[in-house]
Amino acid sequence: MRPVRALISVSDKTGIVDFARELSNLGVEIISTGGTARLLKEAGISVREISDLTGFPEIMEGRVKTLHPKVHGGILARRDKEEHLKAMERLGIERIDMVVVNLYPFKETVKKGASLEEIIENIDIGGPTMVRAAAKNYAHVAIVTDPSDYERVIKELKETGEISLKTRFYLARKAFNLTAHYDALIAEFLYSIDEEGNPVNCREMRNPLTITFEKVSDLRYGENPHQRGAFYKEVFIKEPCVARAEKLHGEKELSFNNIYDLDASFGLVTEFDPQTDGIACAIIKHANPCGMALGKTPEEAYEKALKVDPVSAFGGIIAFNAKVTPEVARLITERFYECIIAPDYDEEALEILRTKKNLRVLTTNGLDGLERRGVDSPFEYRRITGGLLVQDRDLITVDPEKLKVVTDREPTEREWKDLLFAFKVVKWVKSNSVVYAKDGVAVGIGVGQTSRVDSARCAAEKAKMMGLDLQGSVLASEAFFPFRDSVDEAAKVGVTAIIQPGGSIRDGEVIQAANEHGMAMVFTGIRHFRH
Ligand code: 93A
Repeated sequence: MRPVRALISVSDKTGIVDFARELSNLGVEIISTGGTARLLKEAGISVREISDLTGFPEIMEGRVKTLHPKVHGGILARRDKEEHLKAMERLGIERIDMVVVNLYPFKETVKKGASLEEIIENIDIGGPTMVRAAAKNYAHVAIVTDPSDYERVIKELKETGEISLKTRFYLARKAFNLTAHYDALIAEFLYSIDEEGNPVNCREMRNPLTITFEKVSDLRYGENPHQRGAFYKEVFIKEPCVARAEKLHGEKELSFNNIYDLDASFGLVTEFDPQTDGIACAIIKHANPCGMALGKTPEEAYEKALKVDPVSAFGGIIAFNAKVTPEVARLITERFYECIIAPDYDEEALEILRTKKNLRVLTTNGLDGLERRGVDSPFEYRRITGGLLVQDRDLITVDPEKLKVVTDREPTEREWKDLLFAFKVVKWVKSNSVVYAKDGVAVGIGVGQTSRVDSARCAAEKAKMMGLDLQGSVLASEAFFPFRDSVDEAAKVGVTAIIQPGGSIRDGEVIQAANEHGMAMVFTGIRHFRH
């Protein structure tokens, strides 16, 4: 196809002047809309106004400028159909062989926090209509939507005088991809607000038909070197999280596994409010905590977390729910870690961390907005072969009023504190999971065993190996105990109180075991499976 006439209408005007000039020099007539026409004329390019082609003015502040049969007839006409060609001739429709369009910046307008009115105004109607028409008729028309394709098109035109079918198909596919993404974003945004433009809570949000992500980057590889990997993020997410975090230091790119582990680590520490619960430090390996503690300072929390399992901590990921101090930064540089993530860093702490070339330092720029969790990002996705599982994120927290003490003995004040701490931690450990806790430290973390009692045993074994004393500790289990065996195991190592969801048919037996051992046991009614 050798283009005679091109219609150019772009919001993103990157590279458009040079592209139009080249087209014009190759003898292609340029038709253009308001702002685009003005820019091209100023650059000395010969341009015909759209109103000249349609014989109709641009009206309603540009809302209707290209929505006209002379435009759409010129784009959609089949050049191989007698009837189509006759209609063009009869009605004075001129052929349009190339459409160069990119759309009103809807996403950017939402992101800059514009008013609902301005956002609605930035829903492009005429643009996508032309894009879809030209893409449908790719057999005869070229649709250019991406400035990065200008060079390719000009090169081909110069070399062959034509735009090949292969290129037109490539462009058409891209064009439909663009309009699909564009409309999905509009729908998703409208699902996130009410009729007055106020954000809706995820609990009231009805599932939109499509969910959109945008690519952040390709990754070196996926979970393993033979798998490809890429990082996509939710478009309208606002909460502090890994997808929005900023890298302050570290030359090496973040890997697929780094990003996954960073997410698990930051999720865990933000279970704790630094003001009321204390400063939390988590050390993560393969998405599971191998160290987790609360402290009055980051250094206290870090040192306690490290003691849980200094062997596993090697090459791990560290997260804090508070500003990183020079003191803790110094301790961290004594060992090898892959990444650190926190809401903020002291300047001097950053200087210290920067001495470690390969340590990636990330900031989420605050914890503000965590109360909006679930409003901005209601879903969690799990890929399965051939499909996707979608669920609400596990954001539920224990309501202290609803906790039920089921044993003869009530937990002491100290036990209560550790029980609630442990139940928050166990939520972030892969099932079957148990966590032993003592004085705000997860002294034993039982990870991902296929039976609960194995988790209880493994964690106790490991604590012993690390020289930690479980005497007087508490135990949390992310799901109910099917048998009394785990309770008996816990008693052996000196556990005095247990927290768990309850709900097993053998609850009676389990409670009896706790009573026999003089333990206190609390039911939460909430299960936290994590696969
Ligand atoms: O307001 S619209 O939905 N109505 C139209 O008829 C129309 N035609 C082109 N938006 C329309 N456009 C869009 O205008 C294009 O998609 C492009 O993004 C923008 C270019 O406007 P200007 O040339 O005035 O800068």
